[in-house]
Amino acid sequence: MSKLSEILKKKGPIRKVGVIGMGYVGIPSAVLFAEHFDHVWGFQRASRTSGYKIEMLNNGTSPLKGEEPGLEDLIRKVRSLGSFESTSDFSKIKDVDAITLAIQTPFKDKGELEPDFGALEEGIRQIGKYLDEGILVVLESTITPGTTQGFAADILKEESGLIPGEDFALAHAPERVMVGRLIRNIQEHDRIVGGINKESTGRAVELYTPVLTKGKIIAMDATAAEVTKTAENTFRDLQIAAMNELALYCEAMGINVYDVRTGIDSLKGEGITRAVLYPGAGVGGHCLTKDTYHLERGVKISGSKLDYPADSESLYVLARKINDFMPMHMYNLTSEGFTRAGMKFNDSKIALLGWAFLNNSDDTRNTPSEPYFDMVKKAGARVCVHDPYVPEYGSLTISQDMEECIKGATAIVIFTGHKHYLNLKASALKKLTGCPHPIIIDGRNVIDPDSFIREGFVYKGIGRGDKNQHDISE
Ligand code: SAJ
Repeated sequence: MSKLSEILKKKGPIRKVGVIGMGYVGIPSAVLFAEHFDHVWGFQRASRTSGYKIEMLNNGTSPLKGEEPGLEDLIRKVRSLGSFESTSDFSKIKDVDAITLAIQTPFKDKGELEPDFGALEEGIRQIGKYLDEGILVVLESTITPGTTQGFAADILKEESGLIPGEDFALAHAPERVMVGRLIRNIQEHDRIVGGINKESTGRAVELYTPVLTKGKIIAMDATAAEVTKTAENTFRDLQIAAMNELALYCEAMGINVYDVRTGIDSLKGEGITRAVLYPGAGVGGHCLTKDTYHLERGVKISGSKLDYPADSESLYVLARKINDFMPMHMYNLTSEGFTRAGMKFNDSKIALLGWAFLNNSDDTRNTPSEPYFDMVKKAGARVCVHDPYVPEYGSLTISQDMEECIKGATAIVIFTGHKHYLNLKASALKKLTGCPHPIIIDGRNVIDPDSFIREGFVYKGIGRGDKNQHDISE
């Protein structure tokens, strides 16, 4: 029996758990653990910006914004059971049997593939300082493949003097939560669990099994778990890029990409899969815009020789470039629209509808609307941004009054598929613009081209090669 197996056997089953970082990943996982284990500490730095969460959690309330079904009831339940407490006293880490950490690692510079590991390193050092024999350490953040068994293991060893995989267990169990369904996602999604050795994997399986309802455990090694998480988002980005490229081809060939999409999607049957997603004005968010670069960096730092077609760039990075090109394509469609309408950017007002990166959401992280906004401003246009879910964005004023935004506009540009934009009326909008031939650019396929063309609009839509060269109705 290995040294770690001996230690774990002597320590007995997991009873006390620690979770570092009371954020949208840490809070639901802490209170779900608290339903199944004797005691859970929710560790949170008593910092000026987020220390307030400690008191809120200990008073049975959730510090997270937005609706999270079941979360607040669960916080109250485990508080009344006495099985959960939030604290800034990190020294309690030495009393736990397992500690999890979910701190994100954004990229400073995609070009150099350099993520910002600062916050993650600080969290890992905190654990290392109080680490004791037999404790299980689990990283839940999305991280570059190789981080758990490399970067994290080295820091923990340096801080504690203990040997990873011999004196303590170390694993990666990536989170797959979406805001608005945090509790359900943790309980129902299958859980990837990967240890740096089989004893570590086994101990991590013991930690996560009790919180799963529909979800199953999928066990593997730590690096495979890191690749799984980064690749599952890389593949989604790739599938979107495949549809964006097809949309550009359809525009060039004068056909409707949505007819083609319906056609491709009709091919069904056992063993036949076609993940046809949707073309659009671009890909934003916190996941798809960075996880490809984590995967690329992982294979780069692995040190092993990669056998790949000579002088060919990564398919995955090319997909990122295609998706990041879509705001430029929206600018090019706008420019073509201006030319057809005999107008110029620099004496025009543009109504930009949608700043959030996701339909019916207030999340603006890496929004594709921003590069487009910068391009049309540079071309001299005045821009009014409307988004019913986003009250502000830094120094940018975001209007909540769509009519006001569209009044006097030469061009109306739809970037987000918010439900507010699904029933735009061509005649009403034409009147608001006061233009004989206003331009409308549809980045999310939310309007009916013919109703706007009939009203005299100059229409351009992503993938709508069948409509983009239409005759202008007088
Ligand atoms: N998008 C398209 N076409 C599509 C789908 C999305 O252009 O067919 C664009 C969206 O407009 C948005 C961006 O891509 O700008 C990202 O959209 P998303 O639906 O992927 O939403 P995210 O970024 O919140 O991705 C999350 C991820 N979840 C986690 O990391 C736990 C991702 O793994 C999920 O697959 C995704 O949600 C989901 O399926 O909802």
